[in-house]
Amino acid sequence: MQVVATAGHVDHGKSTLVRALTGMEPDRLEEERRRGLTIELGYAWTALSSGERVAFVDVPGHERFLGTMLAGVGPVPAVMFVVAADEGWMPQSEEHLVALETLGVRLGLLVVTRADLADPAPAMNQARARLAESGLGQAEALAVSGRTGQGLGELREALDRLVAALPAPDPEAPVRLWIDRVFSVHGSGTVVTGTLPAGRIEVGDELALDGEPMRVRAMESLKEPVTSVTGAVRVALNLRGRVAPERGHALVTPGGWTFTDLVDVRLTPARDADGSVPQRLTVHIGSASVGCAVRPLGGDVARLRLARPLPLHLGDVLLLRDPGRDPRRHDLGHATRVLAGASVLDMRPPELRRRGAARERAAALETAAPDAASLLRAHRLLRAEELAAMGCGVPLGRPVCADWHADPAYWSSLGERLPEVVRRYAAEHPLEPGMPLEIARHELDLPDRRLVTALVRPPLTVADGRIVSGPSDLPPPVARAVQRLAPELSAHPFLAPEAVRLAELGLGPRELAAAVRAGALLRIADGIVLLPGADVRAAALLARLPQPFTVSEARTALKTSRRVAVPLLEHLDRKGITERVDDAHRRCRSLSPGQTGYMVG
Ligand SMILES: Nc1nc2c(ncn2[C@@H]2O[C@H](COP(=O)(O)OP(=O)(O)OP(=O)(O)O)[C@@H](O)[C@H]2O)c(=O)[nH]1
Ligand SMILES: [Mg+2]
Repeated sequence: MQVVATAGHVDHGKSTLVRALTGMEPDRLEEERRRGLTIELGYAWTALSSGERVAFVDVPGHERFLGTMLAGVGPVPAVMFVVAADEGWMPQSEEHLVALETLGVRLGLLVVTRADLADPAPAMNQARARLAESGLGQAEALAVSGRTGQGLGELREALDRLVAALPAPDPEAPVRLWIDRVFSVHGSGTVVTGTLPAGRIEVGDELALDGEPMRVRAMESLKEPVTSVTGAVRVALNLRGRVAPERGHALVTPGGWTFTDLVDVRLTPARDADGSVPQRLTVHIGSASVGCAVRPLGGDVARLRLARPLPLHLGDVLLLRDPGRDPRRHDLGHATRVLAGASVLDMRPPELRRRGAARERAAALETAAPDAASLLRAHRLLRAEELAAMGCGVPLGRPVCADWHADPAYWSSLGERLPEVVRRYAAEHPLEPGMPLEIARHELDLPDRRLVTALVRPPLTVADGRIVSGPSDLPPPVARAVQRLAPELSAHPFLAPEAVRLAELGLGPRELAAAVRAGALLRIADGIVLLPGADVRAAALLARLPQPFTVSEARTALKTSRRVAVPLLEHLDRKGITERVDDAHRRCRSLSPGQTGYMVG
């Protein structure tokens, strides 16, 4: 099914045309029939020769009902633009066109009605010229008579071409059903109707209405019971829930939209608008019309505070209208009250407290596109679910950790700051084994400790909830190898890794030299490395031995092999910690004979 709205000046034959196409009565109210005037939205449908069904939302043309017209057109992707042959282009032709253009409706038909009353050519030429300047410039144009039926066959064919050209809406899109009618059905409770532009609704689904859960008890589409619908479709839902539905509110997929009353937007002034944007306006989106205060931030960027929160996505277009302006006081040709379109750039904008903050914000948003990259630039970090609720369900790239997405530039600047922060902490707390993750989280002003962990790169590592500062200036593979070796050497401080183990870790002569240079390892002899400070610990252990001692006694005390003990003792000799007494014995220097308990300062 596809949904098409009507548009056009009062009395130009919209409802008559819908009636002629569908055999159904779009004007249901007694008052409408008595006055020959559409007041409320009307609904009717028909099957085209392709078999595709098309539902019409018939809108009022009278200037007083522009709000209702916008509610009808709001969620609909295409329009049947009606101009009467005998009257031609009129003020609400203009106003409706400006509204459609502002809302971004680009698909439709131009239908010149009442062709039995006058030659349709002049009206058609005039209307085509106006449409050519708008987004509807490609619309096919036809002349018909709703009274005689002339041209209706061609119109049905043109409608078939139109609906075939409409993009197929995404059935997996989050649901946002703007309610356009509410009524009670005796015995089954509250029923609402609306145009579902995309997504799927099934009986039993739980949707949210202003944050309150609402269960779909039953559904009808085109007056027939259904269990599942996908947009675009006209649908009536029988609901159970605690809130009373109203027109202008929306049923949404829970978590699929951001409810907000504060948005930063880019304004696109409507054609023919005089450029002034009053501070108090009415915002239209879907079937909603909501009061709003405008704060220009600079350039074409403004902040809107809405009278009530609306479920929005990035890139949604709000139509701004001046409700107070009386069109009769203007030259009728330019009497549009549609002032601008406002496309949503950010639905969680930062507070603007400092002087100059507004201008900075405008500058930041000047080049912003309604996409995830721009959002992340503004917010730096967002959870996947927040992005989804803002309408960026498929964000760029992978999360930086868990479900967090980060602005790439911000993330790399954090990565650069972290080592500095850790260094400073180490300097201020020399006795602590490292910087607690939680303190680093606080320092970097991050919302989640896991983000800190994700930022830690060699030579930094995380151990026991702290960021441990490893040796600096090491190539990452070497740093990683040293980090793997360190626990083995901590457990057995004098059991230098065998050549096989070093090879396994990728520590060849060059890597070992780099690690030694960086102070990550202590070289005892070629291919024999220990952790820095191992020699001092060895000296302390050897000092406890009866002096002098043999290599064998030293080896036992140090729990190591001759392979390490011999070069280690030679290393200690060189450092002046031990000295030879004779061929078989050494002793610790600077110890008086018999003294033990060599203390290392
Ligand atoms: N002769 C003739 N009269 C028509 C034709 N279409 C509509 N009319 C008449 O024009 C008047 C207005 O028609 P509607 O269909 O109510 O016009 P509308 O555009 O729906 O008006 P609103 O909904 O109030 O904006 C009615 O008296 C119709 O009978 C047509 O093709 N030929
Ligand atoms: Mg009508």
